[in-house]
Amino acid sequence: MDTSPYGWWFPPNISMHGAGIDRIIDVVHWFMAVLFVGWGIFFVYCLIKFRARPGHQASYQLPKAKISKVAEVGVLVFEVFLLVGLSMPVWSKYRNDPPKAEENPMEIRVVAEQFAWNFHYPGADGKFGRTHPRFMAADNLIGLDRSDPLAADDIALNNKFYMPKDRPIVLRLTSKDVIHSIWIPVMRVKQDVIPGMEIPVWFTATQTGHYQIGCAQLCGNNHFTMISDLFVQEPEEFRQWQLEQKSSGGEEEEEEDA
Ligand SMILES: [Cu+2]
Repeated sequence: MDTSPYGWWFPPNISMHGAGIDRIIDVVHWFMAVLFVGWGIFFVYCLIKFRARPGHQASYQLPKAKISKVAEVGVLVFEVFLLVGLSMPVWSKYRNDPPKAEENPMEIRVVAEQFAWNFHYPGADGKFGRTHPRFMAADNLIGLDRSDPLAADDIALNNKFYMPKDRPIVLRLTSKDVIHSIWIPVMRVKQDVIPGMEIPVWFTATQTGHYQIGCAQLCGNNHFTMISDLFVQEPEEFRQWQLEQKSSGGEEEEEEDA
């Protein structure tokens, strides 16, 4: 039986950049827990200390307590640290520079639709065949132009994504219809997918396994079914898989003999 990598806590992080994001989430949650418990104790203290009782009158003057100023400035300083010291460095490190050519990134186009993820691999020549919406059909979900020689070895997958570990992956995201959002929890990746735009997102896997890709943007009635399998493989295994792929984009897909 397949043991699920998902439990009650975070899914495992199998991306190169994910540890920084997880650290920020941890820090924010601990900070919120301290604030929540601290305020709770303060409220209970006030309820008892300032309860209505004979011989005591409410005061409508602001107390000249220094502690509240210190607390407010403390929270402000911490929030600036959170933003400038933690979030911005992690985010800019991850998002400013796409993988360099010498890192040998692999580019894959992602075409989202209600309610599926289509993946377009360039095939052995490393070049994408031309696509256009007018070629879209039930057997050509990415709208590949089959008269284009570059399209002959292209691979198109529906709701299945195969990738090697230890190699930067660049997804080029677009959508046929409405706004979707590609969500790969184990990669700590979530990016809106907008029709009419091509948005890149990149990540590198550090572990193999079978995981899930979901849609994080409510995109219609069957949004919840917009789930794709993610297979992270050893580089050698992935090469083997690539070789076994018959071009599914360039030509009519043939039925395998049973
Ligand atoms: Cu969606």
